[in-house]
Amino acid sequence: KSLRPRAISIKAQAVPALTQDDLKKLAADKAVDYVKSGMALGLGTGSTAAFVVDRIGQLLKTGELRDIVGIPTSKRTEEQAKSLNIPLTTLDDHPSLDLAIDGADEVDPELNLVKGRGGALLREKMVEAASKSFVVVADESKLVSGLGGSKLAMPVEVVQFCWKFNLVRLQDLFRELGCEAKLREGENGKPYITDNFNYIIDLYFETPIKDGVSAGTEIGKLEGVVEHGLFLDMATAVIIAGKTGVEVKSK
Ligand code: ABF
Repeated sequence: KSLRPRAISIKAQAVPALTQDDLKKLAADKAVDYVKSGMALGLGTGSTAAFVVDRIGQLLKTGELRDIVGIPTSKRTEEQAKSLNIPLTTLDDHPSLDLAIDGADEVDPELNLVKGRGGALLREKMVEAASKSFVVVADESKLVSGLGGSKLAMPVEVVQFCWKFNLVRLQDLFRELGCEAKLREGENGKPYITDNFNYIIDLYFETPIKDGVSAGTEIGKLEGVVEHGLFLDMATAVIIAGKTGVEVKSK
């Protein structure tokens, strides 16, 4: 009787699908390719930016990067950078930076951004505006057709004094976009306090913002508003990691 080969069934090893964290790390590693020894860097805030800071710390440790100095965009990024022995400075001592790398909450087709859901928008905007280049890292879930389109928070940092007065004025400003304004809560139901001892009013839009520039200008006119989460015409490039790979969008 001829030997009949045993039927061999080889179960195709399914390649595990990339998780959102895998995508964030892919974008972060791509962004750190832009970092050169001797640079002064803006260090972003959020889970994607945390991968960037980790990678920079790793390259400093192996000596592949040298003479780097960083400016953190939040107290939590400052802690992370310190734990990685990344030398730190401030805008007072280093008013111009070579490159800032940070996450974003929304990226529109013109590379305008909504940022600040991590609560760090004021220091992020100061650091990123002081940087010659600003590279954004994000997974594909952040892409929107219009700002506010994710129907998630568009943050505005306000002074604590008469915050409700400003909540109402912000809501009225965007009434026709079906805007709902909410005071951001922190632990045990108390208001969230930013690193700069301010409050955050989160704006939620039914209809996306059409003209970000005029929206930003109108918000900025309100006395007691410290900063808003519209980062317009600031990004030099946006690195988007998606299931099909990493794409670099630049203007
Ligand atoms: C930070 O990155 C914030 O402005 C923004 O909210 C956050 C995005 O966080 P993640 O990368 O965790 O999605 O810059």
